[in-house]
Amino acid sequence: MRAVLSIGSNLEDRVALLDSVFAEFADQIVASSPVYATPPWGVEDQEEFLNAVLVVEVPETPLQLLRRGQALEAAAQRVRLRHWGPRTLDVDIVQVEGVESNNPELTLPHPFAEKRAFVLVPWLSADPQAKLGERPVSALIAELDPAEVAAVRELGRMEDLR
Ligand code: PH2
Ligand code: MG
Ligand code: MG
Repeated sequence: MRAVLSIGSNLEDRVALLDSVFAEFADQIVASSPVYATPPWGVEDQEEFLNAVLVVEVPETPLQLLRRGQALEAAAQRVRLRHWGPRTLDVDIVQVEGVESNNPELTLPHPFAEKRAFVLVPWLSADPQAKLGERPVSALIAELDPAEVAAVRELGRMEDLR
C-alpha cells in the first residue's frame, strides 16, 4: 500500500525527531521532501515547526500504519498539551492510495491537508505529480494564500541536516 505521511516537530531536537521517522521507514521510502521550516498553523502562538513529507510503500493496513506512527510519537515522548499545539513529533497519514475512510480515528484523506501549505508544499516537492484524490497538489497550492505558501521555507535535505 502506498501512503503519504506528513511529519512535524516544534519541540526539542526537531531534526533528530523527524529523522526517527526517516529511519523507521528507511527501506520503504519511495520519495521524500526536504525539511521545511514552517510558521505554526491553526494555533499561532507557538514555536516554528519543521515539516517534511514521506511517500512510503508499506505492507500494513492504514490502521496498522497509524499504529506505527503512534509508536514513533510515543518514543518521542509526545505529550498532548492542546489541540494543534506544540509537539515533539507528529506523524500524520495524509492519504493512502485508493482509500477513503470515515473512521474517526483515521479520516482519509486527511481532512485539513488541502488547506495546509506545510503539507502541500513539501508533498509537491517529493512528488511533482502528486494528487489529493482527483486534484493535483499544484492546483491546491495555487488556491492558498500566497503569503502562507511563501512562508514555508526549505532548509535542506535530511541527509545534509543530520
Ligand atoms: N501541525 C498541527 C497544527 N499546526 N503547523 C505547522 N506549521 N506544522 C505542523 O505540523 C502543524 C501545525 C497539528 O498537527
Ligand atoms: Mg497533525
Ligand atoms: Mg497527528
